[in-house]
Amino acid sequence: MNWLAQQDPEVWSAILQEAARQRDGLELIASENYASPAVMQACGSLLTNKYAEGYPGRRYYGGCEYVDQVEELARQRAQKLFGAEHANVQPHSGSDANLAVYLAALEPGDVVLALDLAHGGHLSHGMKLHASGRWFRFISYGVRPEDHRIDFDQVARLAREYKPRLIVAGASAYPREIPHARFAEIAHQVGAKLLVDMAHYAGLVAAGLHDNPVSVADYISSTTHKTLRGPRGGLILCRQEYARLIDRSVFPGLQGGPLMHIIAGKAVCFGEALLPSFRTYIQQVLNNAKILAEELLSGGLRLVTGGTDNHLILADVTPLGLSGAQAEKVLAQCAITVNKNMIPFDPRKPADPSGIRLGTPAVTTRGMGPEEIRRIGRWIVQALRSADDPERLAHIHREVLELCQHFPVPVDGLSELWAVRSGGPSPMGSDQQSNFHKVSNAPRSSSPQTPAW
Ligand code: DSN
Repeated sequence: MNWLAQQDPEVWSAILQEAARQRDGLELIASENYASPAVMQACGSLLTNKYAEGYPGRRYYGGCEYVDQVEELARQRAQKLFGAEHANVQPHSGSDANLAVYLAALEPGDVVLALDLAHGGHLSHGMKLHASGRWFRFISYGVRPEDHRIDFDQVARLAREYKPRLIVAGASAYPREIPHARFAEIAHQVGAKLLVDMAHYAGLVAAGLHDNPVSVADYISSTTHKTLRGPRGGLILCRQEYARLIDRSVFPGLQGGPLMHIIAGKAVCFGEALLPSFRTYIQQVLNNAKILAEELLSGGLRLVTGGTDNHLILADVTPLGLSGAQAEKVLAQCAITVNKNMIPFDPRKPADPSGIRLGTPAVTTRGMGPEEIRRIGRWIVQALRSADDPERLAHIHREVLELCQHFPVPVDGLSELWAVRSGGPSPMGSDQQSNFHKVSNAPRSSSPQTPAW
């Protein structure tokens, strides 16, 4: 029974159109992914009905015995996944997770060192309109002009000069592995605490394919919906000594009732990331990003740092005579979704910068591998070189659509119903399911708590 379609056709119609967009286009936004059907089912569950302010075993409401089980599963799985002593799974977002750490570690007006937004940092790392930038004194470090790698000499110099109480490592648009120990060493020298915001690369850390900050960071924040491939939400990890402080900062410091349906989705996501197949998936994300980088380079784009060793690429499109905003629009005409992005030392403005950011997590979840990624890379270059040629763009669009038909997206129950009704191929039909499982077919974990996909 499709209650939503019957009761609210307007909302249903928008969801249908979004389902088609997700199915019929190439999602290359580096921070997006496709959550599994099990994650979506948990998030769409009746747990949305429950108030559970507090923490498992210490709630302000009755009837929490089952949501306690859910949150405990999420906490324990997160701790196991990252080797952390304590996990708080309640932050509604990555930005809220960062604010909770600031609330725990800082007093208003304290000095914090973080990566410049224009060099790949994040809004919640002190952007002047964000609460972080209004309540604390953020000083920005950047990347080196010559190779666009983090300028650790500058980090150390600014740390000595400003004596920050907190140093933030982590980025939203940095295509290289972040050496956490170097940050920890500098923080240690000046008596600062270290927050690692691993929102973008948490999945790589979970898979053991990126340096794990747990042993050197005081606090770690993350989202759960990017490379981790879970529901939209936040996460904080810390040592036991900070557990009480962090928990109190999240609730009641910043939030009220936790979103128990989303926490259930996080538990499922962590369970999936504990499976051996998740490592296979992340390895393929990294391989695909390298291949895409090669194609873009050989097509004449300039890449920030010259390439990538994580899931994302930052490309300067101006050598092809376009701005980042123009490139985003041209690619959208071919159903290839990217976002315009500042590049370090960008001479252009944030609203129309020189670059675009691309990532491979979502297309890899669909099962796309080297052959498809090479084709995608070539289409991107062809499209950007044919910005004024609508026929050429329409031709690339048709090729994109044809490719997408062979690589189904994981869907929720409602979209699946729609796909069947529309006469199109069922997203979870047998042949497509085998495509989807190309990246998920490693031996399953023996843990009875982990889902199968
Ligand atoms: N908005 C996210 C991104 O796209 O990187 C960061 O939170």
